[in-house]
Amino acid sequence: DVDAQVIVIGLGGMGSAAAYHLARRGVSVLGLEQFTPAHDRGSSHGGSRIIRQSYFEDPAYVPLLLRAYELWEELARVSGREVYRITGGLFIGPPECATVSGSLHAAQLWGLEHEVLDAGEVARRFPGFVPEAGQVAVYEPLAGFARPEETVAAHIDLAGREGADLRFGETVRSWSDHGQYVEVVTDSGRLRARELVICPGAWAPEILADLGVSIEIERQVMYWFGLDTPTAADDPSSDDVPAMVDAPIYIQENADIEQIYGFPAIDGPDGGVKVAFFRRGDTCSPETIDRVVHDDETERMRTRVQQLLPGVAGPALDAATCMYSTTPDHNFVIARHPRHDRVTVACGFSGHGFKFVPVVGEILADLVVDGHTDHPIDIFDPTRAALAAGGGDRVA
Ligand code: PYC
Repeated sequence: DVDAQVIVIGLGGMGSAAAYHLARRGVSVLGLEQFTPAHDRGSSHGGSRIIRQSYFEDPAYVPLLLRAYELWEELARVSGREVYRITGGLFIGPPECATVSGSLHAAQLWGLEHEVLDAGEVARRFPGFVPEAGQVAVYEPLAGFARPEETVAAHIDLAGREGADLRFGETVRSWSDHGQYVEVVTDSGRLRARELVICPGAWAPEILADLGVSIEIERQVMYWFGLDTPTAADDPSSDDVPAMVDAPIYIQENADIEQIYGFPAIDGPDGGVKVAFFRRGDTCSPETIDRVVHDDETERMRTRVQQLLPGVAGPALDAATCMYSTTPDHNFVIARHPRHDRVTVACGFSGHGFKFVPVVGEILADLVVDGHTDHPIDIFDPTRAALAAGGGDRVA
């Protein structure tokens, strides 16, 4: 006898989407999450994540992004929540850098709407942005951002409405494959199901130790800075909207191949703007991560962002840490578990996964219900050579 057809371990971005996509197909789902709904202990918090289609990492991701965009629209409509917003996006740097040349390549290959702008045109069209002379930008009008907490909450609500039993504050201690069923031991007891979906985020090295993929957990910091721009509160007679309120998202690479990324003031001028480094975080684990953000880190970020956005000169408003789960080639892992027929895994999102959340939910439901998916997921195979060799070419 089983407790549900499918147990989903982890109800962060990917697991909550899987629970919803399974439940809407009529599958009985039991979801387990060690923290609260839409918590801030893992990798799906911080108010915003970039969405974009001209994918510099690898154009092989574009068909998944096209489907993800359809599902973002559907999720917003069905949930009634602002789970994403289109703002346009600038991918800025020296013309030959991966951020620029890779975005242009993907946009051209897939016929995605885009423009190439020089530094002067960027500054003219997007007040606040002052790229170095010689830098260029690919502008993608359909880029924007997703709201991670709203997204997780939307999938949790909708999965519940479809009959999923989602349990919070229940920690998984172990799971095992018994041939005809799987068993999960939690701090509250033993549960059985026909199938298991594991979406462990930064807990992958512990819970998926026998997957044979080396996943490094990285500490990342998100920073919020105030705008050095008069607001309506400073001058009630002014109708001016500060530049960074109606601005695009951006990723900017410098000559040292260091990427930063950021967002407009998505909650109005008083909320400031969020910026962060992309990758290069310290290795950690969920137990050892330093969740304190130190003043020298904040000042380094401020100096770096002001090279592009000199107006981001207000006070440091907030900062928070989160974790990347990084594979050796920076491609995800999404597959039926190579050693356990009844287990499906999604992990190793390497800091660029959130924009795929709805389509990953759909893929996981395909793999569980149909045993395969029509989505192109060969690059996410956990037995791929790049992972077995413990290295391989990184996507970016
Ligand atoms: O996923 O687009 C992304 C991204 C850019 C920088 C960090 N994540």
